[in-house]
Amino acid sequence: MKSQVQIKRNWTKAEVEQIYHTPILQLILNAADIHRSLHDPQEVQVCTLLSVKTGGCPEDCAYCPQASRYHTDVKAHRLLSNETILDRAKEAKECGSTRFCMGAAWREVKDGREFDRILDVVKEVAEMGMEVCCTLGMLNADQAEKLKNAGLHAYNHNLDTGEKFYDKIIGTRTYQERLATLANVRNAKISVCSGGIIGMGETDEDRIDMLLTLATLPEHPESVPVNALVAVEGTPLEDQKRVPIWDMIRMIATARILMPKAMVRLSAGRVRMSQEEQALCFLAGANSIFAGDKLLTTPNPEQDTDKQLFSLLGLKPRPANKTVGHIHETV
Ligand code: SAM
Ligand code: DTB
Ligand code: SF4
Repeated sequence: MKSQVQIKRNWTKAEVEQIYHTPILQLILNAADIHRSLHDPQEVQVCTLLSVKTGGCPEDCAYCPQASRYHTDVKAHRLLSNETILDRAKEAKECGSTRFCMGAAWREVKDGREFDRILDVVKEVAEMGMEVCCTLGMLNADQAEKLKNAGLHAYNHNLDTGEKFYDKIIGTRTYQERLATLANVRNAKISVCSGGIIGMGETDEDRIDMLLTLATLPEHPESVPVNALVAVEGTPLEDQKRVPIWDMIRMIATARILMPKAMVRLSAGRVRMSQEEQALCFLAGANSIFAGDKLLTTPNPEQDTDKQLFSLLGLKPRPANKTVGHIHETV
C-alpha cells in the first residue's frame, strides 16, 4: 500500500465536473490508484439487507415499490418479530456477511413500542459481532442517540439525487430534511451511509450535485451506496430504461476519488450485471455489495452466483469493524 492520500472536503463543482467527465478509462485508472492506496483491492465488504417492515409507506418516492400510493406486487407486512429478525441475522452471519442492515418502509421513526423493539434487536445483532445498520427514514437527535446507545454501527439515509432534481422524485419531504437526519446521525457518532440512485431521468449535473453535496459534508460518509434504479411495475418510474453500465462505473469512480476512505457500495442493479460489468465496478473503486437473493423487495444475485464471482475475481470478504488506514487529513 502507498503511504498517504489527502482527504479534502472543500471540493468545488468545477472540480467534481472535471473528475466526473474524465475519459472513462483514465477515470477508472485514477480511481483504482486511490482505491489501492487506502484499501486492500481484493477485499469486498459483504452486507445483508432485511426488510423488517415492508410496504404501506406514506411517502411518494417515485422509484419505490413500497409507497402505498403506487400499485405494485409488494406484499406489505408489519414489523417482523424479534425472533424472525435475529434468525435472519444469524443466517446472514453464517453465510459470511459482516454487516446486517434492517430497512423499514417508514417516513420517519416514531417513538413507541416498535422503535423499542428495533433498539432491542440492534443490541442483540451487535452482540453477535456483526456491524448493525438501520434505514428507517428520518430520525431526530434523541432517536439517533438511542440507536447509538443500543450499539448501532451505521445508519443508511440516501440523498438519492441532486437537490435540484429532488422534488421531481419526491414531494413528501425536502432535501433539507434529509440533510438534517444525516446531521443527527453524525452528531450521535453513528457511521453515516448515504448515496443515491442513477437511472431516474436525472442529468449528469444532478449526479454531480449529489456527489458534491456528499463530498462537502462536514465529514465524508463512511459508506456511499450507488444504486442503479430497479424499475418496478406500478411505480411512476416503471418505464425508465436500464442505466448504461458506464454511468454506474463513472459514479463509482468519481465517488472513490472524492471520498477516498469511504466504502463505495455497488448496490441495487447487480442482478442485471454480468461478471465483467461488476469486475469493472470493483476496479473503479467499489468495495462493498449486498449479498443474498433479495434486496428489500426486489431480487439480488443468489449466494452461489456471488461465490463464483468472488472466486473468479480473487475477491475475499472484508472482516467486520475494520478501519481504513494511511490517511493524511487536510481540509
Ligand atoms: N424508508 C427509508 C428511507 O426512505 O430512507 C428506508 C428504506 S428506503 C427503501 C432505502 C433506499 O432504497 C432509498 O433511499 C433508495 O435509495 C433505495 N431504493 C428504493 N427503491 C429503489 C429502487 N427501485 N431502485 C433502486 N434503489 C431503490
Ligand atoms: C441502498 O442504498 N440500497 C438498498 C439499501 N440502501 C437500503 C436498498 C435497495 C432497494 C432496491 C429496491 C428494493 O429491493 O425494494
Ligand atoms: Fe417510503 Fe423509503 Fe420507499 Fe420512500 S424510499 S416510499 S420513504 S420506503
